[in-house]
Amino acid sequence: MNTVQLNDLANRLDQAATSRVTIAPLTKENDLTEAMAYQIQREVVEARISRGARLLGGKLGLTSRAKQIAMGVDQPLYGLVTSDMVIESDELDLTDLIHPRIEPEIAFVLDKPLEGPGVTPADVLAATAYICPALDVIDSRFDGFSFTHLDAIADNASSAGIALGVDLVAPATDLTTIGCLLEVDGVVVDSAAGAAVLGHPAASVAFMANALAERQERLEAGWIVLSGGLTAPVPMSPGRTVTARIAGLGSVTVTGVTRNGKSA
Ligand code: 0L1
Ligand code: MG
Repeated sequence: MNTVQLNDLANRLDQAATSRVTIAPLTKENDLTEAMAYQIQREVVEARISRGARLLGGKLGLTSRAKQIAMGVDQPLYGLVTSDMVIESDELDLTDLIHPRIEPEIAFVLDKPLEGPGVTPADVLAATAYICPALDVIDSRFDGFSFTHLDAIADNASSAGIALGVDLVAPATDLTTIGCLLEVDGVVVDSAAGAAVLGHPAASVAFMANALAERQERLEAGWIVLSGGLTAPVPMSPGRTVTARIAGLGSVTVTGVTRNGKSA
């Protein structure tokens, strides 16, 4: 597949996002390799950057065994986070989203670059200034939230929004046993330990650093990296309030609203 064809597929994904009209998975009619899917992802992100967004970091997806088994894969994937995805208040505007879901994660804020190959979880912890609780809003641009691993890579790991907790904590505690509660409207609906993410959330960040090395790229100092869903995502809708509460890290909460400010 040539550059023009990859660009066309990226445009289709970008238009699906901006028009809120889903499309069929790209792999239905196109033979994609992983390298092609990441190239499409890069062009989708470049489209956001051309509209004024800044590249802020990365995120990991398909990090739990349960999600990998459901997708028939044994690898996670990564996406890129841009400034237009950051939810600045405790309100998540759903107006421009299609069928959003939300999941609790641990975010890493790096103060040193991480360049693979060979990056280990210990390297990640040494390069991390802070960790904080995060909510990852995902919104597939594919019909019915249904796709293959390669489609999800091209669709920038279904990225749509991120909310970060305000308490920034040095990564001193054991992140494998750290507990996470997912609350919907004040009720705990799911829970997990940090090990739910590839055995250790820092292993997830290491995966991205090593995968980027295949493109001669790296995680940069100052980047925020969301390490992957600790629990399954829950659907997000107007009026619904979702909180990620992580032991020792505090919490982050968002409530779904529509642009006129009304919650339903
Ligand atoms: O953040 C995520 O885990 C999303 C990964 C991409 C696939 C999906 O939307 O579940
Ligand atoms: Mg996620």
